[in-house]
Amino acid sequence: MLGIDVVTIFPAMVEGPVRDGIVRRAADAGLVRIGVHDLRAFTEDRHRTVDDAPFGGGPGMVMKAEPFFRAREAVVPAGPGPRDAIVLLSPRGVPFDQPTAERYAALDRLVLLCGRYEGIDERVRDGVATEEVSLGDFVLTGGEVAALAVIEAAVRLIPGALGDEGSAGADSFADGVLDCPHYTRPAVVRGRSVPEALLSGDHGRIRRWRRKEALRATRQRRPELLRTARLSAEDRTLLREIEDEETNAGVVQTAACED
Ligand code: J9Q
Repeated sequence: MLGIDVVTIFPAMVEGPVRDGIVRRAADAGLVRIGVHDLRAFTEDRHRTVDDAPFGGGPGMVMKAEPFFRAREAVVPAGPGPRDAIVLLSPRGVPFDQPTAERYAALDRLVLLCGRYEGIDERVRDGVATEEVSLGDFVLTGGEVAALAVIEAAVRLIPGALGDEGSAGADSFADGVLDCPHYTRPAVVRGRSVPEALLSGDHGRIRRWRRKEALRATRQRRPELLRTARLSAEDRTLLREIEDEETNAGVVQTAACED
């Protein structure tokens, strides 16, 4: 069973969200265990100090190393084995992605260390963390919200965690491209109609339309994903059609447009 331990100066920020939704369901079902640890419990001074001024001077405070070392010793006394990861959430990390979530979901132990934006003593990176990940190029005040995202991404991949809601294999990103557009009733909303292909009842045509629109969205918004996506021969045909449509865009069309 995967055990997740979060080390944070704001335990309440993490405890609320993990006591709800899919993460709680997975924990109740015995598929995962989640522990939240207050970094201040691992300080030794009377004031439970977790930060200090930076060596070399300058503004802001730096999170002290020693409480993180002591937290690691409490949570993983023998040190991390090959099926464990001690992850520092930080904007300096490597990008977190779906393959990383899949790797975490298969671990024995995932320890998430929440730093704060101003900085963390480098010796936590060198001596405690086994890896450092970032959710993306934006600024958070601390790693807590990032840790919650990592927890949700990993837990939902544990077999059985999604229950009746379906399998994770059908998700956007499972094959490395964005999801297709979705529609539900009514067929017209404020003058906006559902694409005709989806109303055709022709399952082959619907499947092809969905795949094409998934590829179109990926090409428009995240073209770099198409370099690593698992693309079939049909996918390449659909992408050529999309490129042809773009070439012809702006040209006056007299023929009817096909799916
Ligand atoms: C800890 N900005 O930002 C994006 N992914 C992680 C982060 C982050 C941050 C500040 C502190 C993590």
